[in-house]
Amino acid sequence: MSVAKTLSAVLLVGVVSCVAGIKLVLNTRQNPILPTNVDISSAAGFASFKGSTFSASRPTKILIHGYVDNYNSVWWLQMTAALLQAEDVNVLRLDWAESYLMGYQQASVNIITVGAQVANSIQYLTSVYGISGSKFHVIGHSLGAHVAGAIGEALKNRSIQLDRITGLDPAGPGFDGAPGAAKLELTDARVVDTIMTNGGGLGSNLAEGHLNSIKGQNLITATQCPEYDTFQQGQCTGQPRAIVGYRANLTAAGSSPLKFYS
Ligand SMILES: [Ca+2]
Repeated sequence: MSVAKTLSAVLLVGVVSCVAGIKLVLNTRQNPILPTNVDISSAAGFASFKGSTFSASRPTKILIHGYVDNYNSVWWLQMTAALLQAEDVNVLRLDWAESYLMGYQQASVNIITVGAQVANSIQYLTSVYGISGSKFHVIGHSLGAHVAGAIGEALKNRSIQLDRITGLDPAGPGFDGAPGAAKLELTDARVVDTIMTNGGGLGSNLAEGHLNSIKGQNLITATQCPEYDTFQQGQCTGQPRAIVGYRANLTAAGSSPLKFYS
């Protein structure tokens, strides 16, 4: 069975299981190097937030690695350091490596359960610390972008809306064609922005966020255009240009996907 069909079947029967051994690791400016581990396999693990440097007064970034990557990869450590330097935030990295040991197809299905477990953690923080969903920005790479979508999906069923999801090359195989509930889409957060540089390869070909920067050579600004061919032919000269990436102009987000090329 294809990944898309398996995902549809999983959505139909519902997800009740739990993926063991997954955790969030917390860094803040008070502990930028050594993280605090929060086991999110069960509700009991959430107690680790108490006594940690987590602060309800700061915005929270949640970083999610992709398939066969891991939360301790150099680039995630660099991103954590860069975020802490730029802003006084709580940075949580998700370690969900346990859930892809069975291969890509199983991992693609597990994202729904993993997303629900992270959603439980966020719901805990909203209820115990009184934090609004608007304080959370989830950044996911590849399969991790769809985990982010699954988090948003689970939360919107509990009337909690994430402020922002950034998808870095959301995974394509198995997801282009899958139902929206099983993948990252623009209803998963107030604003969903994507950076897509590997469409047709391991990345998605479909622009399914509010703001989608596609095939970009320039990671700072890009031009709004309906398709890449049209952009290459110069037919979008004069169209709105937007800052893309971390400092994207989120007010440009509308009710349907916008594509930006550079
Ligand atoms: Ca979704």
